Amino acid sequence: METEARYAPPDTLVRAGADFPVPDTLLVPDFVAWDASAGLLRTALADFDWQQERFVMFGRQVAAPRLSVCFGERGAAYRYSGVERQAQPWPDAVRALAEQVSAATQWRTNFVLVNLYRAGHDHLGWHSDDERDMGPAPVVATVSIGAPRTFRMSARQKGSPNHDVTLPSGSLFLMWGRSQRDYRHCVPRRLREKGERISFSFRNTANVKCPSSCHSPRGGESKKP
Ligand SMILES: O=C(O)CCC(=O)C(=O)O
Repeated sequence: METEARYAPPDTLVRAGADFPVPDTLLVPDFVAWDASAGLLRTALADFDWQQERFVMFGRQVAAPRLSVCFGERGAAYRYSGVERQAQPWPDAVRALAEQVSAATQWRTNFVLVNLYRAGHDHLGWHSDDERDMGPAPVVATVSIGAPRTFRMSARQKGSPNHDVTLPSGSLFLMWGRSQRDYRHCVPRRLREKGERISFSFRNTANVKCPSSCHSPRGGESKKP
């Protein structure tokens, strides 16, 4: 995690990026080729074991307004909103995407939270990815496929303006450094949007309960879920 505190993306990636006014963020529009995105969307919709999480809010159980699934290194887990999510083994297609992200960002990921927004009514509320499992200055690399959706960021100070960016299919949105400590983000409802969007938020969780038998060279398994 110490290395994440000093992380900065390589120049090659910065040169491929588009401007966005939030510090320590980078949008790379054409990170995944069109045909690869289309194939991944088909595989994800058909094969992933999508779950609808339930949270307790103001004493009531509520269903998350989206579906999700987690993959990663064996034993990796991630705790947020009071729920611990265990990684399922990387499916081949997601492992390949994780390797592409790691190579381009020069950063190691061991976990991905995948969100399925079935249409524009599905959304994600304001939050920061600042859980203890992520360390003090986490790197989060999100690959989007399918329908374009707005990603909104705002500084934590009251009254700060919103900064909106559209994440197109095949894009990579990278956050590091102060972007979680100083900003919050969300994916707002877009009721006119009828298409599905899937986001792959790659992370590096320190919460890895790894039995002694589990070490493979890259720390994972090649198996479809
Ligand atoms: O779907 C997205 O682009 C955002 C995902 C996100 O913020 C998260 O998983 O914490």
